[in-house]
Amino acid sequence: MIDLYTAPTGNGLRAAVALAESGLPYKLHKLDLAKGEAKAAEYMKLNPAAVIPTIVDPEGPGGKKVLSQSGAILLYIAEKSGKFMPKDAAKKADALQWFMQACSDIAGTGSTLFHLNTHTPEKSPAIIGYFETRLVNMLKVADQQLAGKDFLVGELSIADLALYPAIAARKPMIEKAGFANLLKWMGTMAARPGVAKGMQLQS
Ligand SMILES: N[C@@H](CCC(=O)N[C@@H](CS)C(=O)NCC(=O)O)C(=O)O
Repeated sequence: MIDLYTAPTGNGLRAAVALAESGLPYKLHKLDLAKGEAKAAEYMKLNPAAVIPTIVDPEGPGGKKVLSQSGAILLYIAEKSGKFMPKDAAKKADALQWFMQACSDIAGTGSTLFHLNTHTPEKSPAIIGYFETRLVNMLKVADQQLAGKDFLVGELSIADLALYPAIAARKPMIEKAGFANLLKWMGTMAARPGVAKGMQLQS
């Protein structure tokens, strides 16, 4: 049974959604970031960076495995479950490309924007505008990639599981930009029982 320590942020939801979709048995431990629970000494023994998510797999390779970084957790879950990684080498390379874009560029830009809009006292329209344009441009290429496809590389992969939680809260921005393929894909993802179960962390 894998223990998942997480919270309802894009990165935290990514691990929860992937575990729920995988069918692997897991136990959820929801941390309250506002109360500083990620900075508690006991949790920092698992994750010295004091961030979520973290998994602890008592039956990992070579014994107990403690792992952080939502992207690394997704790759671990994909390997352990034998799911979400295309068998075809070209599709696998593409899935890794979209997976990296979601975990690095999109998650990083999205969380920077969230911070600028909600926590930063001085609001700079130029800085906020820069990150908004950057995010919209990344969403545009994802929208183009999804034309005529149900999933980013044609089958459910780590790319979709990495992207969906990062942009689920960005529906107004996506609607305003008119990214119809992305909106359709978001509906497909939201309707999956595993995705819905993982996203329940928000409630
Ligand atoms: N790149 C890391 C980012 C981890 C991260 O920054 N997590 C944030 C929430 S999204 C966190 O735990 N912040 C600590 C806090 O707010 O106390 C990942 O994908 O796991």
